[in-house]
Amino acid sequence: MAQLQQPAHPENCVAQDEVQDQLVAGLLAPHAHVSPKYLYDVLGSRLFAAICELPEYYPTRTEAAIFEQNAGAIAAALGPDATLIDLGAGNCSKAARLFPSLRPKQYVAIDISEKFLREAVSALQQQFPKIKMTSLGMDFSSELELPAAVGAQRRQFFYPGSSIGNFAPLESLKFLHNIRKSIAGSEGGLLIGIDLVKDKAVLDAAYDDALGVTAAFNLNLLNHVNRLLEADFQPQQWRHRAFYNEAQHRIEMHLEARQDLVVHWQDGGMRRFAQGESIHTESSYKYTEQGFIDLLQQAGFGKVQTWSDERNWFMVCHARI
Ligand code: AVJ
Repeated sequence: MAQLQQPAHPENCVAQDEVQDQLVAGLLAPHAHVSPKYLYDVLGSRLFAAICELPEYYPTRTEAAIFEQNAGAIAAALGPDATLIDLGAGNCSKAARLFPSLRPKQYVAIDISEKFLREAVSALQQQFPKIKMTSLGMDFSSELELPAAVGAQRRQFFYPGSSIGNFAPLESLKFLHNIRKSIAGSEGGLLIGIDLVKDKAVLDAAYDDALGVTAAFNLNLLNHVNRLLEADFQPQQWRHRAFYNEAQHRIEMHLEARQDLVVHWQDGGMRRFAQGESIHTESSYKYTEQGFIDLLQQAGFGKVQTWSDERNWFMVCHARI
């Protein structure tokens, strides 16, 4: 079986032991689970980029259209001379599309994977020489300690793509609260993309596409775990399952064993899976407009402005204190 040649543990600051302990604990839980962050090795990131091009996966293009059609109003909401802080910047392309209308004073790109980030930011700096740019490699999901180089005036956090959907409701409240604290008295805010509750058939198709790209994305997590844990998962023994759980307002992605099987990993670890047993690999929460506004208010935000598409499938929010 072909495996991508790459270090078992790429450039991030979490200790390797901690990663392994977390993975093992999840695999041994009564209902096994693995964090969705392990969907994103090199191949996984490319598969996610392919997902964003699929006809069924509406969030990326719907959000882009909202930003494009409301560029002026969004820039006006954020105001002049912003310090734009991009959470999970990736290749920085979403923020870059805001620059012509927003003209931020400073751009701070944050991502776990700093290697990609540095290259993207230095390319962007050539294009927009007047904006002061900084790249930061850090995991912002638990804490948001920003270094002194980040301007404290007019901090505008940018969290597009409905990435907040990966947090369970309580965690997302904590996360929003951390952002609000970091804005403090700076006249700043948060510009965030939210995927909205909609017809189950539309949601099911977006996470279980006809070409099987999302299936490959989900199954590739097993290859990644194999490298991280020296495990022997065989992707062909597993099946992609994704469905909208209406009671919990969330997409669930699972990997389901096609047969009874055994998985081994380093230091003699192992687990048996019976046919039909599954590993929960992702939850992607959907919100109603009012539900998300309520959450922002619980987190201490005051004024909220929203923009949406004609079908009301996706919402962009700007919230300030
Ligand atoms: C990157 C978390 C926003 O939940 O829609 C896409 C990830 N998973 N297809 C999402 C994802 C399967 C995506 N987020």
